[in-house]
Parts: sequence; C-alpha cells; structure tokens
Amino acid sequence: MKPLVIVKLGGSVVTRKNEPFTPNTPVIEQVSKEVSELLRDYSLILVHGGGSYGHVVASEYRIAEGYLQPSQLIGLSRVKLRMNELTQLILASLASHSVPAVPVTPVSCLTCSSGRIESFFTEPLRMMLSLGLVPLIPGDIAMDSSEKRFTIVSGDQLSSFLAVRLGAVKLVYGTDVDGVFTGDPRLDPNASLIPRLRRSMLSGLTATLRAGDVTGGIYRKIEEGLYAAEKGVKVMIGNLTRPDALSLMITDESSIECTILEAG
Ligand code: ATP
Ligand code: IP8
Repeated sequence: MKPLVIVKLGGSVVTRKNEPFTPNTPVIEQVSKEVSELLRDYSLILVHGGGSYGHVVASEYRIAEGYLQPSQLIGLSRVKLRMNELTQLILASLASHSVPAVPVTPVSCLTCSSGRIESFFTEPLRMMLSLGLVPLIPGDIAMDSSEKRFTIVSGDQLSSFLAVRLGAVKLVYGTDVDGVFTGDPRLDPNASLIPRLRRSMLSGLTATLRAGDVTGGIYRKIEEGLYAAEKGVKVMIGNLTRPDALSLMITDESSIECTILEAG
C-alpha cells in the first residue's frame, strides 16, 4: 500500500472563521485539486474541523461540557446538521476533482471517556484505504462513557489518534497561519515562527483562543500533535490556505515555512 498521510483541514482553512456558516470555497477547491494529484503516490485520510460551522452551535449548547440539561439534546442534532453541511461541501468539491472520498461519521464508530477517545472501530477505514478510497472525517459529537455522557471530539484528536493507530508516515495540521509562532501572529506583529517545537518549549509560548472555540485552539492542537510525534509520526503544522502548501508539506517539506513537532 502507498504511504499513509493524514491531513487535518482546520476550520480556519475550510471556513471563514469570522463569518458564521460560511465556507472558504476557493481554498476547498484548491485543496481538492492538490489531493487529487497527491493520490498518485499517497494514501490519504482527510479530517476536517468545525470552523464557523460546528463551534458556533456546540458553544451555544455547551456540548463540550457534557450533559447538563435536556435542552442540550437538540443541540447535538444541530451540531450534526451544520457539520454535515460542511462535510457535504468538501465532499462535493473532492468529487468534482475525481477524488473518491467517503464520509465517515465518528459518532457512529467511536466512544470517548472524559473527552478522550477510548474505543474506535477502525476496520472500515483500513478497508477503504486498501481500496484507494479517501475517508473524510469531521470533528464530531461523541458519546462519552464518563458522567459527561457526550462530548465533542476534535478533528485534531481524531487525526493524531488515527495517525498512530493506522501507522501514518506523516500528519499535517493545516491552519490559516504558517505554523506555531511565539505569539498569535494575528495580534502580535513581532511574533516569530517556531520551525521546530518540542514539549519542553511549550511554556515559552503565548497563544490566544478564539471566542467560541470549544476544543482548545492551537495549544490543544500542539498537545494532540506531540502525542503522535512522540510515537514516531512526522507531524507538521502549516498554512493550507496558500496554494500548493499541502503538496509541498507532503512531498518537499524543506521548501516551505511551517512548524515541525518533535519528540523529546
Ligand atoms: P478548527 O478548530 O475550527 O478546526 P483550526 O484547526 O483551523 O480550527 P485553530 O484552532 O483556530 O485552527 O488554530 C489556528 C489559529 O490559532 C490561527 O488562526 C491563529 O490566529 C491562532 N493562534 C493563536 N496563538 C497562536 C500561536 N502562538 N501560533 C500560531 N497560531 C496561533
Ligand atoms: O474544529 C470540532 O473539531 P475541531 C468539531 O477540529 C465541532 O476542533 C463539532 C465543533
């Protein structure tokens, strides 16, 4: 089988994060085109985040906090409605570029405990990959065996879990900035890119969390990524809103600015 690469298309890539329920269509199209070319040499799993679709509704109903009151149940349904819309848009774009993607809905094949994946039936994913299909997996609601009873499982957690479980050679986290900076590059013009980031460097980092982000933003992404890096997966965080960035991060990483997460 071709080497497996997992790509997390961040919500900041596939949506316009400051405009509720708005896709970033040109970027989705560009990524779909690059994916169709990458499939000649790689097996791919695409995971996508919530951006201005999932986080808005999950935050309104406090889904990530777990079960608090019955009125949240319709919120679970509404998060799914919005995330399905976004998945559908990405799926349609991929299909228009002849990418044989198949949506896989995490709430139906995994459970969490206190917000962390505890069991995941990954056999369908293995079978899809061996056929040359491209699983397309959203961050999702999930059932939780702790007293929370339900939670949100982020695309970041799904990506690192699957990278380790399925033996990916590389995990690419795509956002709308060039990698991890010393501070939020949107707010701090003096923030500089960190080309290689280890766990021991985390205390020197300043990061901001967008209002309404229910899954922990860039800090949590780094934590999830380090888990996979420490298990031997090459993990990179970079800007997938730039044309050709996805192709370069996968085929020629030294030619593009990004952050590589390192074990140790
Ligand atoms: P989603 O959770 O919707 O999938 P995402 O995975 O695309 O979103 P975010 O969690 O929003 O990404 O993280 C990327 C954002 O983090 C950037 O838009 C950036 O403004 C912000 N950020 C805050 N602090 C930093 C930092 N120190 N380095 C890099 N980005 C940072
Ligand atoms: O955007 C969260 O996934 P993420 C998905 O990868 C939902 O953190 C449903 C909010």
